[in-house]
Amino acid sequence: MKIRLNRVNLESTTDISPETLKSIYTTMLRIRRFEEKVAELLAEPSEIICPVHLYIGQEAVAAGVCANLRNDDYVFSTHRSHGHYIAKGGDIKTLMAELYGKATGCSKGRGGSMHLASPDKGFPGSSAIVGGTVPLAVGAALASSIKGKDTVAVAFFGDGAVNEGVWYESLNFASLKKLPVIFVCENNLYSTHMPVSACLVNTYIYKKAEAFCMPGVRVDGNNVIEVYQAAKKAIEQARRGEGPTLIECMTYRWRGHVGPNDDLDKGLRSQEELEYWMDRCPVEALEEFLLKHKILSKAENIQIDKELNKEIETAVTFARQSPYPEENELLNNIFKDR
Ligand SMILES: Cc1ncc(C[n+]2csc(CCOP(=O)(O)OP(=O)(O)O)c2C)c(N)n1
Ligand SMILES: [Mg+2]
Repeated sequence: MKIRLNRVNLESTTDISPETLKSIYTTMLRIRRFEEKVAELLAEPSEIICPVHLYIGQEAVAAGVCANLRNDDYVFSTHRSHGHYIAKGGDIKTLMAELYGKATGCSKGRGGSMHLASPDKGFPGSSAIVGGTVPLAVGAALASSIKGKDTVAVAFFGDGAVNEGVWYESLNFASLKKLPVIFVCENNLYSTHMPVSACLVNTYIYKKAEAFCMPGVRVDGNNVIEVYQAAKKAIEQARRGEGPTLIECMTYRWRGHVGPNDDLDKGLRSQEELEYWMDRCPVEALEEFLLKHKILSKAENIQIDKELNKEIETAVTFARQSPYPEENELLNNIFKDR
């Protein structure tokens, strides 16, 4: 058996209830199993053909943050959006159908992997425009504030979004108006194939919060308890009208920028680096913690996995059997009145 030296240590004492921890674990495993299946299907010639950015390795961020949200809170996401959609309660069947470009997909087969939506679950949409959904989250928070509601909005974005001008405008405006928005940066060390250090003069992204007079924290993004606790604090503050927070989650994507492969052949990241982060698997870390503390039994664990695999197989069958949008519907859902 391989000796793992870099494991994530979840041994900090936690007041998170056993039910919540189990639910977070199930969400993380649902994301992992869903994406493993998608990676498998991407390797087939006539299954999923739209570009897919896999989230494997980053599951603790989506699950840890969204476990603190209500159905009526908003989540805005990016091109790497399956994890956020699933963690916010989005339906797996319509997600899979969307990846197949089918009419039953969550965006009617028009969006593909990078343009998911589940408005009923507080997931208005994801977008491929890097940084593009950050101001949308601020807008949702502004609406919430004007209407006197206590809903919050979360903007998930990558380290690459921090190079967009709109990111700075968004943080400034949100802090100026004390809006209920949480900025969650998933710093996975790369933007396509460019390391963070090649494009940011200061790679401590959370420190940029200080310039906007808002709290900024950096957490181990593979330690779901740390992510959960930082998000809980930020969300509670935002709900109380105390304004936004920037949370930087240090994490890593196991697969390449796009597609199912690992991109090691591109010579931009090393096998050692990938292995270091695979040792720090966020799903295994939580699984071990739950088993060790008898929050989860081995039998329950096997059962959860079995049910998830069944759910995902059902989604694949649903997607395969669903029709494509009709040709004469091509211009529907584009203009307001059609
Ligand atoms: C405005 C804009 N510029 C460039 C691109 C091309 N592009 C797509 S994904 C990506 C990298 C994004 O990196 P990051 O924000 O760190 O997210 P990650 O892929 O690491 O999750 C780029 C540059 C784009 N989609 N939109
Ligand atoms: Mg990145």
